[in-house]
Amino acid sequence: MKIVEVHHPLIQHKLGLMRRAGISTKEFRELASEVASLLTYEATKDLETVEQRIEGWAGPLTVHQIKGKKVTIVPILRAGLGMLPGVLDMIPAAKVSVVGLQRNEETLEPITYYEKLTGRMDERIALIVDPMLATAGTLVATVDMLKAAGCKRIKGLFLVAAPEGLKRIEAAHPDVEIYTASIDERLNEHGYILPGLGDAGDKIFG
Ligand code: U5P
Repeated sequence: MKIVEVHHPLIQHKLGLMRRAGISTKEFRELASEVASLLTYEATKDLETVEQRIEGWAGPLTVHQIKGKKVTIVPILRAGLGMLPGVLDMIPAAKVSVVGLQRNEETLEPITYYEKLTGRMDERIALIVDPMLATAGTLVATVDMLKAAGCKRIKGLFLVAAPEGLKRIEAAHPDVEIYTASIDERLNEHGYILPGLGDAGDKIFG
């Protein structure tokens, strides 16, 4: 399974800022979006391009354009919305497929309460965005949903991932690619990542 922990200095610096206790909602939200942009850059390295002849300022030339139906971004409500602007900054023409899943805080299993996918999912690369990959219950359920809609190429972008969650997604969906700014130490008994970022939804929305 492809798991990429992106060690770029800008990502590491911004994630370090996000880990400080007492960070403001404004600052956390801005940084979540900025790190999402940088993860998008990394996760889209293998998009196929086709050559196109165009008229340039000094005459005809060949340029490269991304081919096909391209990308749908899949933010997971609600925390994933915090990363959406940063991903859209990089891919402004992307379609957005919104899914809502909530973790039952006792069983830690996800409940799906919203699903609005864009058309032709079978022709698109899906970029799932959620700040935290913890137990991976949410991610496994989201990938199940996307595959049921015909999606064949799926990548997940996470600010922080836990080793326990990576193991679970690898067992359930080894074809999914994971991009994260950090693989942290472990989960605590409440399913929070340590050292992590705390409750990402609360940090982004207040
Ligand atoms: N979550 C956090 N902080 C954590 C762990 C989980 O905010 O330290 C939230 C995220 O919002 C994410 C969901 O959407 O829980 C993922 O949980 P899981 O299904 O991977 O356990």
